[in-house]
Formats: sequence, structure tokens, C-alpha cells
Amino acid sequence: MKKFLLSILGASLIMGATMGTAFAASEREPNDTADRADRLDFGANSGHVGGQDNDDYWFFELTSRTRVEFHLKDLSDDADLYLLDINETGIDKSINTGKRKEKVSGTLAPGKYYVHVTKGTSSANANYTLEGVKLN
Ligand SMILES: [Ca+2]
Ligand SMILES: [Ca+2]
Repeated sequence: MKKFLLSILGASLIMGATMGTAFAASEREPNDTADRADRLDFGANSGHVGGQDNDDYWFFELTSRTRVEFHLKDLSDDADLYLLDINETGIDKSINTGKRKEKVSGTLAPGKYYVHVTKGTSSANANYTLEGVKLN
């Protein structure tokens, strides 16, 4: 019986460790168009644009009017950030040069939206962290 309990304890420790590493969601290619967008976690998400991969699309859904911010950071090269509505119409954009952070925001009605990460220059090779924040 004691051995059985220990094995349950071991299993839950392994599960806990696995869930711990799920903190940062990673992109899943292909995600180069809005209809292939990856679900964005409010929290940290990681991805990369470079080489043949010009674009990463992420999506999120809101069930009530919400003030949101998205931060593109930990950049290893130039990338840019766009917030789009369901029709891919631009709501906000951030196009700083070099490794500077990007930020887009909006107070949005319920619905589905996209966050689009692009290379900042044609030769850029950029790892990034994309952080989503709800402000209300
Ligand atoms: Ca991509
Ligand atoms: Ca940029």
C-alpha cells in the first residue's frame, strides 16, 4: 500500500513538472496565414520568423469587451507586430527598427482577432516572445 501511494506521488510530481514547462506556448508551423493561426495564450508565447518564414499568425477570442495589450519582446532581430480584426483589417501596429520591443493594444468588442508577427526586414531572423495581457 505504501509503495502504491509513493507511485501515485511520483506520477503527480511528473505531471506537475510537465505542466510547469507548458508555461510558454510555442507556435506550430505552418501558421503563415490567418486561417492557419495558432491560438494565443494570455501569458507568454514563443515563436520565430526568418528565412522562408515571413509571417506568424496568432488568434484569440474575447467573450466580453476587454482592453488588451500585446508585447513582442526578447527579439534577436527585427520583427514587427500587428493587431487585426476578424476581417484582417488593421486595428493597431508597431514597427520599430532593430531589436526594439513592439506593443499593440486596443479596447475590443467580443469576437475573434488576430495578432500578426512579421519579419522587420527581408533578411531578419528573429526569435521572439509574444505576451498577451488583459487589462480589465
Ligand atoms: Ca510562420
Ligand atoms: Ca521591428
